[in-house]
Amino acid sequence: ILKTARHSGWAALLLSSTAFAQTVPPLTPLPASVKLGKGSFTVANGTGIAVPAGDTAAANAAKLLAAHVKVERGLTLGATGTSGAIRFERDASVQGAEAYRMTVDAKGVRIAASGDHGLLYGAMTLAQLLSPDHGFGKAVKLPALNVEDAPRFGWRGLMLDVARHFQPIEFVYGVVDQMASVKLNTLHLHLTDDQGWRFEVKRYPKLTEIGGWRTPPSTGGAPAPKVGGFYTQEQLKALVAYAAERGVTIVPEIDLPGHAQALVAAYPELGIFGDRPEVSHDWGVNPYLFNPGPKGIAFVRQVLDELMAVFPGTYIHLGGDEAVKDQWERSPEVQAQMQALGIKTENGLQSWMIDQFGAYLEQHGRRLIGWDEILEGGLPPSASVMSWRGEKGAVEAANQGHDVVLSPAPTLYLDSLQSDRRDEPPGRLSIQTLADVYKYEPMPAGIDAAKASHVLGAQANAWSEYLITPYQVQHMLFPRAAAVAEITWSAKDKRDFSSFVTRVQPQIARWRRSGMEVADSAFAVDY
Ligand code: TNX
Repeated sequence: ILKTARHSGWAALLLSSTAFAQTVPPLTPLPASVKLGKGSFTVANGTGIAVPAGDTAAANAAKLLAAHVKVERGLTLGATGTSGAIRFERDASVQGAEAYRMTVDAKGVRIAASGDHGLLYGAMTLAQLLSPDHGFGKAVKLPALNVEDAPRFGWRGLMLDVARHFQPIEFVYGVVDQMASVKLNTLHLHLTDDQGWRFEVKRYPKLTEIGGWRTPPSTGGAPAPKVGGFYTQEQLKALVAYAAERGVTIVPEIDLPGHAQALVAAYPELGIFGDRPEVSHDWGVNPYLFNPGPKGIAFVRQVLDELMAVFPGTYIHLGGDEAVKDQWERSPEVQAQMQALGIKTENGLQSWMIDQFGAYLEQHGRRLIGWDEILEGGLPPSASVMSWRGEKGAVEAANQGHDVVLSPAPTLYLDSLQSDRRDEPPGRLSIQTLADVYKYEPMPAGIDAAKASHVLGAQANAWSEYLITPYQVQHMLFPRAAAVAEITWSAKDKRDFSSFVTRVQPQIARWRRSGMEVADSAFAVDY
């Protein structure tokens, strides 16, 4: 059925038919409550926006509304001032930092919130209503309605792996824009891996000079040119500020002690045995580990100092995944360190290391999050857990009183294909359809009711071994990112996949107009 589902002129449908009660406006994520009223209001070129005097967050929400509507609908809204038919208001009775109320009646549109992000999300809801997939450049007749809305979870995320295949910073800006448009608020950047180190560290320039570049296998004749790149701190600070205006917090990841080959290539003295590998040019689990001796601990603290100065968000991700401990087992130096610390297993040493950094981050008012392997040597009190090997790690950690984020493979792994179509761009062979992502429930069974608040939310991860170009990453992200948004924002008992599809399809045109590639193939599956 969904192959043919098409949404044409939802506003006309709402205004003219008797199907009012059944027809939900094409909003995704689905708001907590949408009630239709009587009458309508037409938004046209020149419709003005009013914000409270001196309210910079409201002015920002107004600016973003106008920007989205311009690009995605072709309408130029009027100036922002103290009067206008679209009004942003502060209202303390709308409770919750991200909550908002939007009312459309014959006089205009009112967006009310107590928090800055509530105003922003009201603006994004209105932008979606104003960008149906027909009539570009034309006025939009909005039916009278009342929307009351607030999110279910506080961590609504995507992860971009810019380590395996580096992406230009402009690409990340575009992702932030469209994350905000579906109320996703956390962008996790996987900044380091065996194949590349992407974060400029002023104290350790070789991390990017050497670690930021790799030589692909030669195809014969001359060696292939190096590929890679990195972000300067200045670029990242600008990105962080841009994302903050859009309610998006960036969580940077430095992956340790495994997935550290680019680091060891740049500074062999921070590895084991002084090995000097190349920056890796193939995928999988590599043997080169970071050395957690005193030099290494001091090094990471200095990297964290620079990282914290660029990324002001609470969470810093320190990896911890897939560190096969062979090098630690064979290193007399590491074994001596373990003995001196009274630590019996290599996993125990990893936990000790994580705790060193977790405590350091805590001293600076931050929190450490790591992949679920960090549970294996005993979870340090300072750590939160991102569960990728299913949900087991999340259940265990939450029940121990730690905060957790769900990003289980393969369901929330967006490097998986989304259909079996032959023209699907490359990815991992597993198929995770739009429906698979949508049907994922972020609150795992097995978490004690009293610990449920430790589930911060969920995120989907776009690992990029097979995603080379921005086009390919975007194709994997959209429309599945909208499903991630809905499972983390909307109430569980309101979720309905076929309703979601009718609401998400009208978004495709506006995403495309904003320059975002979207996978049509997501809709070419028989659900
Ligand atoms: C496992 S998920 C990894 C990544 C890979 C991913 C997909 C995780 C924490 N580690 O290094 O990119 O599988 O192949």
